[in-house]
This record gives sequence, structure tokens and C-alpha cells, in this order.
Amino acid sequence: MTAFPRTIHFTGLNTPSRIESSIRNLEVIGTIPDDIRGAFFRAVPDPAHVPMYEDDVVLSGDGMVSRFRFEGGQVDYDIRYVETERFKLERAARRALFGRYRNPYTDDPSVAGRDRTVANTTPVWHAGRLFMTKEDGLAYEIDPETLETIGRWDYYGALRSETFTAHPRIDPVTGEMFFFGYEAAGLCSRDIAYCIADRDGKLVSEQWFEAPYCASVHDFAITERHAIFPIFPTTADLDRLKAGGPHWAHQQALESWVGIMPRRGDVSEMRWFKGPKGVSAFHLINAFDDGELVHLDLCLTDTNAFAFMREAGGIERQPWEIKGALTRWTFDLSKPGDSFEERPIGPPGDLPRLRDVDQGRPYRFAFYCSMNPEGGPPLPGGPVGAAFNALLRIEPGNGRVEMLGLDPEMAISEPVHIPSSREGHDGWLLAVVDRRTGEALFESELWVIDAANIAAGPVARVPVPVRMRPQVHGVWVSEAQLVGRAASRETSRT
Ligand code: V55
Ligand code: FE
Repeated sequence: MTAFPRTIHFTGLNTPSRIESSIRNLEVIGTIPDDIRGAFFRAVPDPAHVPMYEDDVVLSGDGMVSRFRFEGGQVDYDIRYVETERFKLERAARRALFGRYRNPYTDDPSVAGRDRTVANTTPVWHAGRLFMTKEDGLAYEIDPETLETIGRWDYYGALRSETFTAHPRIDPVTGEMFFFGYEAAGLCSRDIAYCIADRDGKLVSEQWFEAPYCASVHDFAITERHAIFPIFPTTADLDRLKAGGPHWAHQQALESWVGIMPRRGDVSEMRWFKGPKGVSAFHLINAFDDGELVHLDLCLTDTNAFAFMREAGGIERQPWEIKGALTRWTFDLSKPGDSFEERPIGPPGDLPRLRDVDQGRPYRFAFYCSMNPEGGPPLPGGPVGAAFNALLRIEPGNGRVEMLGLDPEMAISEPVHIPSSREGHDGWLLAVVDRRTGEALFESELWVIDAANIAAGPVARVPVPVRMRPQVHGVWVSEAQLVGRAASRETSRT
């Protein structure tokens, strides 16, 4: 193949861009609040080469790390490829050498045994380091100033797991990072590694346990006392992979499970709860303890949101036939048995954003992406092929929902939250918004939104004068965190 496939994965908003760029002093329409000083890092999959197979998917796109830097009232924009082992091998060969999504049996024989990850899912900041992550491999460390790739991150050889989640959880009080890796012992293994890195970034705990089956475990949650592992029935099979088939197939008739253990306990203390059949959630908003009750808030759907994972499981369902809701699962740890309660707490949607200080605690409000009933058909693009066109703010305590609904032909990416220095103010959100301006033409802006009043629309807009491919996740890193990193590097050198 010498041209990108004409599928949803490579057209519309998903048209490959592949442009590394740096733009200083972007135009600002409106006023940037003084509170916003730091960097918004984003993970953007963008295939550096035409793929080996026609049925390639967005999730295989080479990771790019992008940054909006807010400094002295100005905004700078940068984007660079993560130079993974895979990226470097393919660049040297001037063509794709790695085959289908998470199937090494479809690779060019010259790259057998080499690192397949594209580090394209979430930028993670912990203990003064920036990482680009994808759940099928280890993280890559990135220089937050230059965006150069430093290398694969394995905690100085201490981490045994072969994988590192794209959704670690950082305790806002202790500064510890709780994380896991699934398929920890290799392709299709049921092993999950549950790990803790302390506030200085040292790996202090790694314990392994077995999931009920080999599932795609995209996210997990912590509370002040517990670690929670939801397992949804999207499963892998080694024989299918060896035959060149897809990694994941969703199984509508198989139960979901939730494992809950003390977060500093032993994995032998894991208690398993049995959940509904066939459901799926990629992202959890949060979890928290309430006496002996544990509440878990998830972006739940009644089947897998990715068409290619449904099709592999023989499920024939159109995107608009998928039902879902922001859902609260409540586990009573004082009672025996494996059942729990379920209730809807908000409209369907995904890509949730919680304030960092609310991680694992009761929370007053949170945000996620959804569909505007008046926004027209979704723009084609993004990881699942249809882009969101509304931002929601929910208050789970009282059921209040506010919406920033976009006009037809527009799309919004996952926001980040920035705390306010003003006492009692809810802070700010940043999110990239795209608009279709022609058959295959798109323009993008970064919007600054008042977190207390999202319906009012942006307080500032920052047009980006290059085409942007859709991001997956992002992270806000404050000026204090960026400066703290530089300071700790200075000390470690002397
Ligand atoms: C997701 C994204 C991925 C992936 C698996 O959003 C799941 C869910 C961007 O890569 O590989
Ligand atoms: Fe994710």
C-alpha cells in the first residue's frame, strides 16, 4: 500500500497530519485568566507511515506529544513524535513494519520481538517526570521542555510488568501514583500487576494477581482505602492472534467483574463482585468510600463502544443503537456475596475529567464529553469514529447537569481542569474544539472555559494555524510543577 486507506480511521478529522511543528505567540481572542500558567500536554495518535493492512485502526497511530504552553500571557504550541523503538525502526525502513493492532503475528519478520507500543494514549506527570503511555507496553519518558523522547521507563529495571496502564491514579494528598499493567506476563496472559510509586517516583510495590479472563482493562480507580479493578468482557485469544485475527472481541453473553482490595493491602485480599453481562466502560470518573460502602462512577455502555471490537465478537449494532449512562455502582463491603447496586447518575458520554484534588474522594462536580441533541450528526473522527459535540458538567450530589452544546459541524476533545487561585471559584477548563469548514477541511481552536459556567461558552479562544488530528487524553501541569521538576534535577546533579 502506498496510500492511506479511505476508511473512517484515516479520513475526516482522522486524516493523518504527521506534521511536527512549533508555533510561538498564538493569537488569543478574549483574555487568558492569570491562573492559567503551565502546560497542557496532549496525546495524539497520527500514523507516521501508510499502514501494512487496509483494516488498520486509529488506536495504532504513532503517538505524538503536543503541548500548549501558557507563559507570561502568551500561548505557544508544539507537537512532536514520540520516538518509540517502533517509530525509529519504521522511520529507518521508510515504511510500516508492524502489522495489525496488538497482533505481533502480523508484523514484518525483521521486527520480531521488538517493542510494538506507540505510546499514543495519555501523557502522565508524576514526581517531576513526563511520560507518554499506552496500555500495551511500558511508558516512554519525554523531556517536558523539548518534547524529545528520553526512553522507555521501567523504574530503573525494577518493574517486572511488561505493560503500564494509560490510566494511573495519583493520590492528591500522598503524591503516590497507583497503577497497573494487564497482560503483564505477555500476550493474552491473565496476569495483572498492581503497583505503587511513591511521591518521589520510586517503585515501592508490585504485586500480581489473575483476572477472571484476559480482558481489555483500560482504567481502574482508587479511594482513600481501596483499589478497584473493573473487568469488562472484551477478551483476547492467543489462537486468534496466531491466525492473524484481531486482539479484542467483545462477548455480549459474558459477565463483567469488579475486584476490590485494600489499596495498601495484599492482592490475596481481593474480593470479586459479579456485574452485568456484556457491558463495557473505558473510563471511570472516580470512586470514593462512604463508611463500608464503596461508590464507583463509570461511563457505562451496554456493549463495547469500538465498532471493530464489537464486530470481532459477532455483534451487529450501529453506534446509535448503543445505550449508556453515567452510572454509579455501589458495593457494600459489610455484606457477604458478590452482588452490588446500580443507578444512573447522568447522561451517556465519555472522556471524564475530575479535579486532581478530588481523586479518590467524594466530589462536588466533574466534566465529560457527550452529544448535543441540537448539534446535528457527529463529525466523523476521533478514536471511535464519531466525535463528541457537547461538554457536560455534573454534580452527582444533586443531579444537576449543565451543558455546553456545540453548533453542528463542531467537535470537542477531552478537557483538562485548572484550579483557580480565587477562593470559592471552580477553576478553568481547556479543550480543543474543531469545526468543519469544507468537505474535508477543519479548523481547530483551544477554548478556555469557566468551570463554574460552562454553558456561557469560552472566555478565550486560541486558534491553531495548523490542522490538528484528534487527541485521546491530556494532562495539565502547572508552572509550579514544571519549575519544581527543574529544581529537583538541579539538586540531583550537585
Ligand atoms: C483506548 C485507546 C487506545 C487503546 C485502547 O480510549 C483503548 C480507549 C489510543 O489507544 O489502545
Ligand atoms: Fe483512556
